Parts: sequence; C-alpha cells; structure tokens
Amino acid sequence: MADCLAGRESGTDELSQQVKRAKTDSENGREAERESECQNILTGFKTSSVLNDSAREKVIFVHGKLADQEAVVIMEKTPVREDTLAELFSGSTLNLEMKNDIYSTYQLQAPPHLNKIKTTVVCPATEKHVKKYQRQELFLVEETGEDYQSITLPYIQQQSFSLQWVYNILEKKAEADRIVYEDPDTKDGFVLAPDFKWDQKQLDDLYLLAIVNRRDIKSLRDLTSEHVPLLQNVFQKGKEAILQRYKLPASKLRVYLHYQPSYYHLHVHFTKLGFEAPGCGVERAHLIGDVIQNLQSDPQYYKTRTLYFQLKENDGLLSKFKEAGKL
Ligand code: GTA
Repeated sequence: MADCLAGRESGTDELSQQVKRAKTDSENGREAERESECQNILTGFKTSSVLNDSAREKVIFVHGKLADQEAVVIMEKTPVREDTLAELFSGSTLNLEMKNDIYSTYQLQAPPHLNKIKTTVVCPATEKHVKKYQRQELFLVEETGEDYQSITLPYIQQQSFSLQWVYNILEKKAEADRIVYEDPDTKDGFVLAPDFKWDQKQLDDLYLLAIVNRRDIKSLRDLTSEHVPLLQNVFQKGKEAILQRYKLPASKLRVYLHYQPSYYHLHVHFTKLGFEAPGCGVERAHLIGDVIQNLQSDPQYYKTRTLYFQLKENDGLLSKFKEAGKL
C-alpha cells in the first residue's frame, strides 16, 4: 500500500525526513501489509451489548453474535494523516454547522477510502474475551513471590487465553507476510511483527511485538539471569530492525513487558514514545532495560519481588486474591 507510513509529526525536520524515507521504503514494496477486500462477515452481526467505548479515543467494543457464535467487535476511527490532507481538502463535501464571527464548524464528508474504521473481530469469543473488553472498576493487587506460586500460577495454568495465534506467528501459519524481523535462534531468537492494534498507516502509533521462539517462559515471573542474553538480544535487534525499517531511533521507542500479560508466552512491546498505548502505564508496563538491570543485580529478582498490577472487578484472578484474603 503506497500511502502507508506517512508521519504526522512534522515538528522536527529530521523526523519528518525519517518518516518520508520510511514512506519511500513502503512505496518500494518493503512494507509487508497487504490490503484485500473480503466479504462483509459483519452484515449478520447481532449486537448484544456495548462492552466499552470512548469518545476521546473514538473506539467502541461490542459484544454480539456472528452466525450463532459469540463475538467481540472492536471499531476504532483511524487518525487523519498528513499525506492525505490535500485529497481531504479537495475531494470532500463540506456542510456548515454554525458560523460566528471568525469561527465556523462543519461536517466534512471525506471520500470513502479516507474514511475508514479499523475493525477487529474476535470470533468465537470466550467469556474471558467478553470480560477482558468490558468496562469495569479496577483494583490494584500486590503479588508476592509466594502469592504468585499459590494463587496466580494455578489460576493461569487453568484459565489463560489460548496461545494458538502466537504459535501461528512463530510457525508462519499466520501473519507471515507481516514479519519485520526474525532471529531463528531457538534459545535467544524471536519474531518481530506489527501488533494487531497498529494499522501501520502512520508512525505516531507504531506498535510492534517481539515474540520469543522459546515456549517455556510465561511472563516476567519466570525470568532469571539465565534469560538476560535473550532479553538483550530482543532489545538490541528489535531496535535495529525498527531503525532500519521505520527509521525510528531507539530514543523514540518505549520497549516493555506487561505484567500481568493477557497471553502467557513471553513477548515484548515496542511502541512509539509519546503514544499512549493501552497498558503502557506504571501499573502494567516494565521497561525492558530495567528488567535486564534488575536481573543482572539479582538473578532471582522477579521470583522474589512483590509485583503490583491492576485487575478488573470481573477478573477471576481478582476473586482468587479475595478468597485468599489478600484484598
Ligand atoms: N499481531 O493475533 C494477533 C494478536 N492478538 C490476538 C493479540 N495481539 C496480537 N498481535 C498480532 N496478532 O498488544 C497483541 C495485542 C497485545 C499483545 C499481547 O498481543 O494487541 P499482552 O499479553 O500483554 O496483553 O499483549 P494485553 O496488552 O492485555 O492485550 P490487549 O489485547 O492489547 O488488551 C489490552 C487492552 O487494550 C484491552 O483490554 C482493551 O481494553 C484495550 N484496547 C484499547 N484499544 C484497543 C484496540 N483497538 N484493540 C484491542 N484492544 C484495545
């Protein structure tokens, strides 16, 4: 797609040059994303409830049924891109809403190809998916190393989301044409691919995921100093790959792990600094640089430390902490 990856951050000449170069890369065909039309499977979608929405983020999470199967549909308006401005100005219709002195507001009707909604479908969705996207009150949990062993680990062994999509990426059964970088080493290697929350149309919300090849590390809690070479490899080569592909230097990246993650196969989030990605707050994101240093100073750091994270009121893990008298 030739018009992808045009940046909107025109504040610095250097960065806009980097964005332009990234766009040129894209035009040369290096961008993996392919857009294809498909049958509209959502014509028969029957809405049951709105799980969550945000006028500011322009996103809605809907629970419903798709051909008698439970489904969650996420619809998100995409950002206005600098490289489409000329076409937006010249090719749209404009309806005046109000005019007052030098001020006026309009409804601009953009051409269809500039007026898209990024849509994610989870089908069949489990009850856990429905709960995950439901707006709920949040609670901060303090989890000691012992709590992890006695409460969290037994729960996640029984109740985790399927990792099939992760294995599909590692085995090239899905998203193979989206892979940005791969290190095939079985011990320290990983696959770097765009996160499915990123539509790859602009760098402002850049979001990639490094998924490690090893299948024996569930989360931060499993990490010891033995894994420092793995983390360093992901950090270093991930940054290099992003610099090469998107011309974004390490100083523009936020690289972190989630605790708790939703998917218990070790993966590292690479997002653009300044982009408020869901889950980048202090109660969930652990910078990979800090994780490496903590393990270097104490090999058992993540086995023994109390870790803090938020859980939704309807989360089964929260119930387990309550039952254990920890909340
Ligand atoms: N490339 O198939 C996939 C895929 N899946 C199933 C998940 N991811 C995938 N990436 C590819 N292909 O960043 C990505 C997710 C996430 C990462 C897993 O894998 O997008 P995690 O294990 O730490 O789990 O990371 P996390 O962060 O909880 O997952 P997720 O789905 O991002 O949920 C976080 C919250 O983001 C949700 O509760 C939701 O409320 C919120 N959210 C806000 N906007 C969106 C949106 N547009 N789409 C999805 N979730 C959104």
